[in-house]
Order: sequence, then C-alpha cells, then structure tokens
Amino acid sequence: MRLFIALRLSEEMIQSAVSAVQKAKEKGIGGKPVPADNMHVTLAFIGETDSPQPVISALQSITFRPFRLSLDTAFTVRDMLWLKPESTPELTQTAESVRSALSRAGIPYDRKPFRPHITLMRRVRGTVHLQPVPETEMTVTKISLMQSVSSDGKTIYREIYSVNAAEMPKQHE
Ligand code: 2AM
Repeated sequence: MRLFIALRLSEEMIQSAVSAVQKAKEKGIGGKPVPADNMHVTLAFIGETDSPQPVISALQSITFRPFRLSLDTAFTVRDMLWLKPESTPELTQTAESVRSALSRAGIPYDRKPFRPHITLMRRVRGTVHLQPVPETEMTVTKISLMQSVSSDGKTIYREIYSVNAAEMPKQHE
C-alpha cells in the first residue's frame, strides 16, 4: 500500500483552495485541478509499504498541541499550482516530530526538505502568483495517515488512522 502522513483541511479551507483554482483559471492557467477531497498538506511521504502497523505505532509516539493553520499565497511551481500555508514554527515542528518518529522506527520516507503546500493543480501550463488568497484559517487537531488508492485512472486518498492533538491544560482562575 502507498502511504503518506498529512494534515486534512477544513471545509472552509477547501472552499478557499477551490476559489484559488478558479482565480488561476480566470488568469488563463490551464491544467488538471486536484479534486477538492484530495487537497491536504503532506508532512511525510512514505510510499509503498507492506503494512501500516509500524507507521501507526510511530504516530502513537507523537504528542502535539492544536495549532493554527492559515493560507498565504498560491503560485505555480514547475508544472503544479501550489497553495502555501503560512509557515509557522508549530507547522514545521509538527512535520519534524512526524519525520523523527518515522526515523526512530526505521521507516523509510522521502527525505526532501519539508516545503509545506497544498497541490491545487497538476500539469499546469502558464505561471501565476495569487496574492492574497482568501483569508482563511483552521485549527489543526489531528495528523492523518493516508492511503493513496488508484483505480480507473483516478486517485483517492483514504484516511486509515489519525492521531489527535493533546488537550490544552485547563486554565485555573
Ligand atoms: P504533491 O502534492 O506535491 O505531489 C500523495 O502523493 C502526497 O504525497 C502528495 O501531496 C504529494 O505531493 C506527496 N509527496 C511527497 N513526496 C512524494 C513523492 N516522492 N512521490 C509522490 N508523492 C509525494
């Protein structure tokens, strides 16, 4: 099975992403839009593996607090249109925690440096830089283990496991 670890997006975030695709099209950008249900931020790409169990165990060793994710700009990179979330220490730290947990467990993953993005379109023709994209933010409360399943030329991503953020300590008055 083909696996990756990702942050899934809120409905509102997906709507903003879809409207960025629309804006890019209005600016003459051609290409293949990513279906709204497939939009996500990849934290680590694992690829083909026999069983998800070692990855699930690695994810269970992670602790993280809920954090804010907001959108920044959308732009073309090679033949893709990317939507960039605002780069925050919490986002970088979360990707690092996931990657360290995989390394500790001896699970191979793509070691390319973390460049947070949501792919909006593939096989893009033309270049564009959209700024600002609609101001949208969400609170990340879980990290998802996703399986990529391809059939009939279509790819769908299924969440097969998720780990929730630790609760914030209660404020005492
Ligand atoms: P992309 O959107 O930039 O293509 C599922 O394929 C997810 O894993 C996608 O978000 C994809 O990023 C990401 N990914 C990261 N490294 C990858 C790799 N080496 N091969 C395929 N997908 C990769």
